[in-house]
Amino acid sequence: MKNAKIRPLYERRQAFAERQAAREKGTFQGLAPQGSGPSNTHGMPKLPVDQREVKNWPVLDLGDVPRVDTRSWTLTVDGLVQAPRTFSFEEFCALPQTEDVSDFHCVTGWSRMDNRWKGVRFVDLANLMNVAPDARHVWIEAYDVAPGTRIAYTTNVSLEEAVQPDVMLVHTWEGAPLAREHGGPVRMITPQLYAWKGAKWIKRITFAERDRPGFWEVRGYSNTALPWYNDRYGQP
Ligand SMILES: Nc1nc2c(c(=O)[nH]1)N[C@H]1C(S)=C(S)[C@@H](COP(=O)(O)O)O[C@H]1N2
Ligand SMILES: [Mo]
Repeated sequence: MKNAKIRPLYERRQAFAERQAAREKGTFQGLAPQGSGPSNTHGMPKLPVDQREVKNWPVLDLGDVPRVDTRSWTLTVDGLVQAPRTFSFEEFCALPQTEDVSDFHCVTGWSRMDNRWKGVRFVDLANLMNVAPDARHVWIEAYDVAPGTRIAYTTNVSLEEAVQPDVMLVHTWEGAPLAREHGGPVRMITPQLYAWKGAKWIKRITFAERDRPGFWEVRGYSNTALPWYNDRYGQP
C-alpha cells in the first residue's frame, strides 16, 4: 500500500492472538470500544484508538489510478439477487439519492472527519435488487489493478456491515464531483470500518452466501476491520 506504514509482524501476531482469544471466549463484541471524543452515529468515540485527525484528504492507491469517466463507468450488481443488473452512470444517478456526513478512517492511522457525501445508500441498492435471504457477504471489485499484474482491487464486507445506513456509493464530495484520485466517478464508503473496505472506482458488487477475502484481506489485513477495536491486521 502506497504510504502505508506496516506494523511489525510481532505486533500483528499479538493483536491477532488477542482478538482470536476474545472471539473464542465470545467476548469480542463485548470488548469496550476504544477511542476519544463524543459519540458518533454508531455510538462510538469520534476518534478511534491509535488514529490521528487530518484536515487534508490523503490519497491511497495501489499505484494505478484508472481513467473511468461518467460515460464509460458501469456498475454491475449480481450474485444472490433477483436479477443481475448493470447500471450506467445516468441510471445510477436516477436511483434514490441521499446526502450524509460521515468520518473516514484509514488503517494507516489518519482520520478525516465530517465529510459531506452524496450518492446512493448501499441498503437502498440492496433493497432494489431484492437480495436473497441466504446472502450473508458482499464481494466488491474495482477498476484498478496492482501495477504490473492483472490483479484487480477487491474487498469484502459482511452484509450486516454493508447495510449500515451510512455505507454509501458516492459520486459527490463537499458539493463537487468526486475527484478521480479519490475514486471518481463512484466509490463506496464504509464509515464504521477502515476505509480500505470502501472501493474506489467501484465496478461490481456481488452478494454471496460465503465470504471471500479481498486484495488486502489476503495480504494480512483484517477481515472485519473495526477501527474501535484496533482491528487492523487479521492474520498472524
Ligand atoms: N479501488 C481501490 N479502492 C481503494 C483503494 C485502492 O487502492 N483501490 N485504497 C483503499 C484505502 S487503503 C483507503 S485508505 C481509501 C483511500 O481513499 P482516498 O485515496 O480517497 O483517501 O480507499 C480504499 N479504497
Ligand atoms: Mo487505507
